[in-house]
This record gives sequence, C-alpha cells and structure tokens, in this order.
Amino acid sequence: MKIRRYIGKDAHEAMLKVKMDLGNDAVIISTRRVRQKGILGFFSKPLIEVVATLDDTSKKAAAARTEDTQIEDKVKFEEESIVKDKKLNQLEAKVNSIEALLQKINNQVQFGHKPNTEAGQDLNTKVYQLFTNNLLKNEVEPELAKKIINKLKEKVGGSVNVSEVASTLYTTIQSFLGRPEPIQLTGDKKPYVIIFLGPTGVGKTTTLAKIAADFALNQKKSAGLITADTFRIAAVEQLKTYAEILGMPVNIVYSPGDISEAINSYADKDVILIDTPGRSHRNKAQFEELKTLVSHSQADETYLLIGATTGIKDCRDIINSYSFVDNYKLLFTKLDETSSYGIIMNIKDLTGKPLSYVTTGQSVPDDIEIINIDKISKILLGSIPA
Ligand SMILES: Nc1nc2c(ncn2[C@@H]2O[C@H](COP(=O)(O)OP(=O)(O)OP(=O)(O)O)[C@@H](O)[C@H]2O)c(=O)[nH]1
Ligand SMILES: [Mg+2]
Repeated sequence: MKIRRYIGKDAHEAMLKVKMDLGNDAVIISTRRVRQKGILGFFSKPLIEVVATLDDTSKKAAAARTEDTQIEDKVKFEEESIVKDKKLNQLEAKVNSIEALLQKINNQVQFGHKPNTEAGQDLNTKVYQLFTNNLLKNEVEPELAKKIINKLKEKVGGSVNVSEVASTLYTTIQSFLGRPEPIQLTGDKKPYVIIFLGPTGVGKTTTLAKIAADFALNQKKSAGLITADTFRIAAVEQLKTYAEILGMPVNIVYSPGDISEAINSYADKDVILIDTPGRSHRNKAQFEELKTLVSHSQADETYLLIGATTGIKDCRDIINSYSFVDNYKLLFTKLDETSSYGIIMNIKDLTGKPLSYVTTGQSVPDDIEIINIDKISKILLGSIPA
C-alpha cells in the first residue's frame, strides 16, 4: 500500500501533486495545515498537507478514526515537527560549515601531530593525496582528478596550510563546473521551444512534466506539449496524463517532418516542451530519425539528460551519439540513486557544456532543482572517509 504525503501552498496545488503522482484514483486520507520546516517556518504562511493513498481500505480506516485520535495525532505531529525543525537546523549548520570540514581534514592529515618544517614536505604530499582520494572516491575519473589536483598545486604552490588548500580546491571545482544555466524565457521569443533528449528510461517524460508543472504553477506561463514518442503507446498516454492534470494541450507527432506544424499550432503559447523517444546509444539507425526531429524543431534550448548512475563507458557513448546536437545543456537525473557525484565532473570535462538541473526522485513536480554547484563542490571536496 502506497501512502504518501504532499505539501502545497494551497489545497489546489497539494491536490495537483497528489494527482500527478498517484493519478485520479488517489484516495485522500487526511488534509491539514502545516508549517514549513526550519525556523523561518514559524513566521511563514501555513501550507496544506494532503495524505493520500491508492488503497481505499485506508480511506475507511481514516474515516473510522475518532476526533480524539486526530487531536492526539495533531499534537504529536506538532511535537515531531519541532524536533524535526531543530534537527534540520543542526544539520544545515553542520553541512554549511566548511570550517568543520576543514577541521576534520586537518585532524586526518596531522594524525594528532603538529606539523614541523621537516615534516612539511611529507604533510604536503598527504594533503594532496587526501584530496585526490576524495575525488576518486566520488568516481571522478583518475585522469581528471590528476588534472584538477595539478591545477590546485599550481595555485597554492608548496603551501601546507590545509585550510588554504581546501578552499582553493573548492573554488577550483566550482569554477570548473561553472554557473548553472536553467531555462530562461527571454520574452523576445514566443513561443520558446525546448527539447529533451536522452537515452531510454533516463527520465525525459517525467522531467518534462516537472518542468511543465513549474511553468504552470509557479511561473504562470502557458505551455504546449509535443511528444514524438509514438513508438510506444504507453509513452503517449504517460504524457497525456500529466498534460490533462496540468490543463495543457499535447500534440502528437508521428513523423519527424511534422514537428514544425505541431510547433506552429502553439503560436499563442509562452513555451513549447518537446518529449522525444528514448534512443539506445547502441542503435545507430534510430538516431537518423531523431536527428531529423531535432533539426526540424529549431529549438531554442536543448537538454541532454544523463542518469547519475550511468557508467563512464556508457557516458562516453551517449555523448558521442548526441554530438550531432550543436548546443545543449546537461541535466542529470536520478541523483537520488547515487552517492558519487564524480559523474558530474566527468561529463562536464567530456563535453564542456553548461549544467542546468538535477532530478532527485520520481515525484512530479517536486523532485527537480537547479543544480547546486556549491553543494556539489563541497561533496567532492570533503567526503572524508571516517
Ligand atoms: N529515482 C528516480 N527515478 C526517476 C527520476 N526521474 C525519473 N525516474 C523514473 O525513471 C523511470 C523512467 O522515467 P521516464 O520519464 O518514463 O523516462 P523516459 O526517458 O521518458 O523513458 P523513455 O521514454 O522510455 O525513453 C520512471 O519510473 C520514473 O519515475 C529520478 O530523478 N529519480
Ligand atoms: Mg518517455
């Protein structure tokens, strides 16, 4: 039985999330007002929480609950929220504190001894070794790790000041990854056409739905969806379901040459999102059709989706297969399924393309965010072995 909790800024948004995730058969177990997590939550407008399931036995169970139990639950929930808020603040402070991280690194490198001049050289080697190991542990390709550490050495010279080395590495990784470039509707170009490409099952349709929902819910923009994935009936249905919930039209393109017509039919929209069929990078023939589709779409932005758990060899093949696209941005999906973020550096190194979003779960529309370069740089710098 799937019981899930959805939060929205009002009942409409919360219900929309329920429908997007569980479909129209969702059964609502409870709704209530809640506060946002974190200290700021106490001063902000309450949000609406909807608990829903697909199993209707839970609906009966919910109806049978007495009012007393509900009040008890509410008190318990408030208490738990306070404890959770406290824990969350502590966690945030911990994560954000690069000082704590540096202390940890210092302790590891010095093994409890203060460095002296004779030991300086030795310590220096250990510092670089430690950072190299951290990159390798995150599955940064050895060649790339070496390149980054060499860059670091150039910048800090023979310094044995661990804090200085760590903060220089942090900025080196940050500038290597570059600034994120999410979708930016320019305003001069309407409709703004965006196409999503990537291997089979990477999350193109789900990600498109998350982005479409953001346009509808947060940016109040009108969007039209196009799917060229007629290969599988289920794929068309999947997009239609999302579109129906969001109140957006879907246009199905049966032949790549028809894409211009589909785009023209959305002349009144702010944005057009195009879903493409999954193509295995091993099947070269399938790519010919995709090439025609991409060139006819004349998209303003192209996103290449790569699953965060993809091995390096497949990553190389995927990038080669999509090299026919001139300009694209990188979007990493399924970041929730890995703890090694090296792939982001590896792909950046292979392509030099800008980073955009990451997706972090199956939930539409919540599990997507603009890639957080600071957070990723910290992880690559400091996942220190215990
Ligand atoms: N864990 C996790 N799963 C995801 C994420 N994004 C998508 N998925 C799941 O991945 C599966 C495939 O997603 P789709 O959106 O259908 O992928 P697609 O690229 O459109 O697939 P094809 O059209 O068949 O090529 C679904 O079960 C999604 O729920 C994510 O960020 N994390
Ligand atoms: Mg799809």
